[in-house]
Amino acid sequence: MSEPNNRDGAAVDAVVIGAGFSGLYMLHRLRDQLGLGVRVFEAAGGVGGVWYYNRYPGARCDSDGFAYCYSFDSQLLQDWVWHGKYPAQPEILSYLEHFADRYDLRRDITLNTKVVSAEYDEQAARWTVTTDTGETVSTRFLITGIGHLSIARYVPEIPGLAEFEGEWHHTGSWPHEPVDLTGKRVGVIGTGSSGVQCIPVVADQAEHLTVFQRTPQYSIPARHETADENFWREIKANYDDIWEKSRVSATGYPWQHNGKRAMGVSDEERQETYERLWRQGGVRFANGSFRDLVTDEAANRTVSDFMREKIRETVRDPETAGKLVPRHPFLSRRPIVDTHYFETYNRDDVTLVDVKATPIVELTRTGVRTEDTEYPIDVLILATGFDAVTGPYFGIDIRGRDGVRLIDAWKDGPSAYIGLQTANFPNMFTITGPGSTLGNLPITIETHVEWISDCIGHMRANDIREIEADPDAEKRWMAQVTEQAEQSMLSKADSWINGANIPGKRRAYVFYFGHFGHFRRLCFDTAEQGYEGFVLS
Ligand code: N01
Repeated sequence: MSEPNNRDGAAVDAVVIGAGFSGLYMLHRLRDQLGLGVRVFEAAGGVGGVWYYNRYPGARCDSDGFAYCYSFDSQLLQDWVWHGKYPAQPEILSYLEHFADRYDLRRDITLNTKVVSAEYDEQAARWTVTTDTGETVSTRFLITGIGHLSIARYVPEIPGLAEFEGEWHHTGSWPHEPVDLTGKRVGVIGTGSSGVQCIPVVADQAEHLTVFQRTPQYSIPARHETADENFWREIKANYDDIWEKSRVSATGYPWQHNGKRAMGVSDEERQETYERLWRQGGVRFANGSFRDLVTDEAANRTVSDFMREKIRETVRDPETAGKLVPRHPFLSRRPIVDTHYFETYNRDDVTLVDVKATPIVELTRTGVRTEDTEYPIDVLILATGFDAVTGPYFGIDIRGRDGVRLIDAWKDGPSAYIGLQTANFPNMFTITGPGSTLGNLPITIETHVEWISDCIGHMRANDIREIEADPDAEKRWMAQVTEQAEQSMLSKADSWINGANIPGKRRAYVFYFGHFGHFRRLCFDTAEQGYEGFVLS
């Protein structure tokens, strides 16, 4: 028997936190396929998750749009028309809004409501969920669809920020009203994916743009022009094949590396391979060439050098180009895809400041002061990233068996068995939680959502009261996650992926950087083998 969908704060079968890609599909599966009573709580004023908040100028997807979507609804794949290779934020948001309407999801989503705590009652085998609007809901299953970044924006402690008299905005919580940058002196701090996306667009609008860069980045040109009418016809005609390939691929996209080692081919073949993929543009450059770029230092050096040379070729002023050339290996941070990023530094109205050489000292009332110069700024954009993974989770007071707090259970680093469950938190599922893959996210989300709804269906059919991760399986899995990352380029740079972007945060690897197809198979194999790695009671 399922609980009715009760609006008076009584009992439901499942509470889902978040109404982004994860929460929307989770609601559809649990309510429309299993017939459960479900409540979704969303802190934002609309559905869309990360695509609701990240509306800074230039925000767009940097996975290929045709594969950055749900795969399960073949009619939706035919109906929906993407306008471009890497859709802009408003288009992805309207896709998710359309999805919510298509499946009539909104009636079970409570917006503008943040879950503040969730506590497990062992006697009753139920969670009590409390929101910031004072509502209390009892639920059997607690499912987090809060993503890795969501609302945990990171604002560095720069002296003087409170006294700064200009406007300032973080890219991750950009205002809904247009921010007029015309005729303004704008500063951008940060050159990760968000900074690299917004810098060219801001440069077009501002009177003058000053970019404060701490670490230079590699970036791959998007080449939007390569997605023409023929391209889209082919995509629509071949979607079955696209998903079949994506589900067994290394990173969740419908292509593979070429099976060769970079040092196993001639210099000419290697160069030709990089040039060809560079002309096609996009993330395929990173994961569609040689198989060992992320694991072998010599192989990686060839691609890193290729990209460094591209920066020097693009940026006309050699001194500026020198500041923009990264020293860390390509793929030791999440790859970035851009639209005319490096070309922007050829403009006379754009200044690049290397804040490693001359650190920011403070914000004055009217600008940014580094160790040697004060830059007058009217609008400051903080593209400074997120307190990833733990930020969204620790923003909720989650208490499992014996009142153990998630914040304590994860004190040595966040952990979950195959990204799905943590020991001592029974009947709590974490969609793309720690230990999950970080390739093409919608397909990883689908894998987890389908696993969770199958699991809940199995529990109902077999009268199983509780499920949680086996602590040994969880420990072994996170050790494998760490080992995999340590043997790869990912150990060679600091970033949000290993927690090193937040001062004082414990460094930990929280994503599985093995093969996506193997990970997906493992998830479904554990289920087929009676939920091996989980404890059922
Ligand atoms: O954040 P980041 P992001 N002084 O952490 C700098 C996803 N995403 O928002 O490199 C000066 O990557 C920091 O410098 P450094 C995607 O997964 C997806 O850009 O640490 N600078 C860095 O340059 C991405 O990886 C899309 O030395 C400071 C920047 O701020 C993730 O979000 C689009 C500083 C932060 O870069 C995060 O990207 C956009 C300080 N005190 C984002 N503190 C898609 O298209 C920080 N920095 C899907």
